[in-house]
Amino acid sequence: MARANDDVAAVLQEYADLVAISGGDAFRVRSYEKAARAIGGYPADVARLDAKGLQEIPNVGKSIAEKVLAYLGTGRLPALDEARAAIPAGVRELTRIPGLGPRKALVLHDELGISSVQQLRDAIDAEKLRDLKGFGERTEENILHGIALLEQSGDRILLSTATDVAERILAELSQLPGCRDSAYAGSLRRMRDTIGDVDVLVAAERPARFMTALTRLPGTAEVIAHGDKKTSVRTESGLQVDLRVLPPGSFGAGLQYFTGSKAHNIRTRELAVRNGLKLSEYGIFDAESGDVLASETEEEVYARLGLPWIPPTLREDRGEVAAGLRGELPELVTEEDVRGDLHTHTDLTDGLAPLEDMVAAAADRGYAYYAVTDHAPNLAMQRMTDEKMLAQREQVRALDRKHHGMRLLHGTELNIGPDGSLDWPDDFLAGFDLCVASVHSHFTQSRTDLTHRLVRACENPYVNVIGHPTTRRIGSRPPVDADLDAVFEAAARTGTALEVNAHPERLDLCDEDILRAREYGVKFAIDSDAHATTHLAYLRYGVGTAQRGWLTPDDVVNTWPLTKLRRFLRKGR
Ligand code: DGT
Ligand code: CA
Ligand code: CA
Ligand code: ZN
Repeated sequence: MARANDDVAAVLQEYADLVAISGGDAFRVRSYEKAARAIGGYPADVARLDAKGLQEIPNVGKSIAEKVLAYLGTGRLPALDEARAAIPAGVRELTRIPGLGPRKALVLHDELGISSVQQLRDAIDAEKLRDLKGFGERTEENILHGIALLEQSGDRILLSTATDVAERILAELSQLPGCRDSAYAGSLRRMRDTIGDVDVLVAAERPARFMTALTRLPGTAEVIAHGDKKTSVRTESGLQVDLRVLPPGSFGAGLQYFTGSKAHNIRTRELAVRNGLKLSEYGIFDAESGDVLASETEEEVYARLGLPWIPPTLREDRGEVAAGLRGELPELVTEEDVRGDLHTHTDLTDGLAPLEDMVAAAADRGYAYYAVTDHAPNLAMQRMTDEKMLAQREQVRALDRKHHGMRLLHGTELNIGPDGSLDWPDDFLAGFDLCVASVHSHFTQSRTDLTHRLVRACENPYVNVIGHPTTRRIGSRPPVDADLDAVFEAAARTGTALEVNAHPERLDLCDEDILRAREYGVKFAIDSDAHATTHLAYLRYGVGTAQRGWLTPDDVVNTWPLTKLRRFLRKGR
């Protein structure tokens, strides 16, 4: 279903995890992790490469290339099967808990015989963990937090994964004869950060052909239900897809209904009832006569309710119906509004592509400006130095305006230290066109310390953007515990933008945080945080998240013309 690159990357990453769990060679673990990331971000399809082509991918040597080739040919990686068999399933289950690494999971298994999340919870309740070496009350707290997060996310999958699946299915179904219209609905159309199942709609007179086609698509692993109104399948990746075929005359009403959210639908139905109408998935009707008043397009359905068309990203019952009635819906920021990306990496640090390639890919997206922001020295494994940074600046200056006149900004992604200090002194920071600053370590500090840290970073006159402000990783790392209201206040006061990081595992700030930050007058930067040319396109997920936070172009500094952006970056210094 997914790109072969993602599939191979996942297999190599799992292998690396299993080697790590079993206490294997750290060098081996790192080399498989690096290869997994490189393949995941490689622009060419690995399924089409031979051994030589594979070895041209950074961090892929002869031995890994051979394993990848064998895997692509047979669908099996024997080393992975062996590793899976050698590690108790319970230990693997424990490592799914965000924040619980393989090393600790193995200690829990060996010392206390714990091999399930439930047993772990019981052991914590009985205060058994705190006596283990390397554990303490704070660890117990963090693990409980991780378990809660795991249960919350349940079987939901990332927005990006679901989008890929849905777009592929729509491409197939929309080609079939008799397809008058097609779309995806549900949480995917609303661009929630995680997706429970994918809802696909087709407008056609005769459903059978579409239902059968879905059950026979290459990525379909299991047919859950095969009917005339609805067919549900499970894909190889475990994702459920519901297909509904609607009569073309009621496609708009169906799309409105199945887009949801449920809470939004309840609100619109109430409004219908108050106006002597009845709203269903088939249309909007006169309650008394039963005559259908509108059903073909969403616009017509909303218009009958006295509403403008409401963008799907707003349909969460967060005041959008009332705002629509008042004629005060926001003019949401769109991907076309974004003039440049302000947080990106190259292979000078942990990016995969050289500067030239990243810049060319950015220019292909039609950007007016683009910032290169590689990691700063305190992220020690990136081995950054003053000399390397200054040499990169020369290269950036030389490439400026070389692609369709696109302007390049030379920046960096600083590390906000445990006390809020940064990697370089002010006089060195002054040489950058902009600085992003992010938390990359000490995630479990106290609330007071974390708040102080983020506020202090905002107060630094050279920090323009706080990168991925809560550091969450969806399904694997909880957001840091900080007083976000204090951070929002500081960001607004100091003219520091907060990032809407568009990486699909981050989407940080999230929609609800954005809504709150907006109340303080905070400005935002929607950034890809790209580590490969293919990642620049993640921006769409950041834009969706920003829309869910009701942001307009005025709120988002990288929709502004460069002169206005530069004024903002000066931060009054
Ligand atoms: P998900 O799949 O958990 O990420 O979230 P959704 O919003 O896609 O939910 P899903 O797939 O259960 O249903 C798709 C849409 O269909 C939902 O957003 C609204 C509509 N819908 C489903 N069940 C109901 C219901 O019982 N009442 C109303 N008013 N709408 C419903
Ligand atoms: Ca759904
Ligand atoms: Ca569904
Ligand atoms: Zn970054």
